[in-house]
Amino acid sequence: MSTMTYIGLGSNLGDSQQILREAVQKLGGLGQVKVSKLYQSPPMGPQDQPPYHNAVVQLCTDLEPLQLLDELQRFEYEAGRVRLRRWGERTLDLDLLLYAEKNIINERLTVPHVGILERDFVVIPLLDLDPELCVKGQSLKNLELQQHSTLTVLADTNWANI
Ligand code: A4P
Ligand code: MG
Repeated sequence: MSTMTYIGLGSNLGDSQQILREAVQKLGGLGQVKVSKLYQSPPMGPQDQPPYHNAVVQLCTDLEPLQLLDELQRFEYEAGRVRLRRWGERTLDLDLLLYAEKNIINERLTVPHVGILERDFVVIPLLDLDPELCVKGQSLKNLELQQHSTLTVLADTNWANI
């Protein structure tokens, strides 16, 4: 039985659009995927880093949460990710945002992902994929941050050519 999951994608080093496109292709190897629009977003955290490319992928997969995290971390590693500083620049960041309606807390994984409701670069692409989505009992479309979003649309949902 496959599970509906959502993965947050971010990149602000290298050829970000190409890196995210390759990430979507790899995610497609784990199950059926659908992509949000592609956005540019000013950096959250240290301000002396480039803006981010952000998107969200909806993935239906048979993998268990920790197996999925292993795959996401492998894809980050393959994209040449080095961990420099917290909230700092990276070639590829893949966050497991939601795993069906499950709540998971262990030393490797917190789901729903922390800060999910406060980050416009997560909420707005999630709404592209499901305008009715609820997280922690909260309907995303009613969140205030939508009204003062800092995102720019870089491409419609065809950017990943899947
Ligand atoms: N981990 C726990 N839960 C999860 C989860 N749900 N998904 C653990 C993925 N990983 C999860 O992650 C550190 C550890 O979190 C992992 O080993 C995993 O076991 P990391 O990606 O190495 O650390 P990090 O990214 O430096 O820290 P953190 O707190 O995860 O940062 P975020 O939240 O990923 O933020 N600005 C814009 N505009 N757009 C962005 O995408 N991203 C970040 C990173 C900063 N600023 C940004 C953006
Ligand atoms: Mg992360």
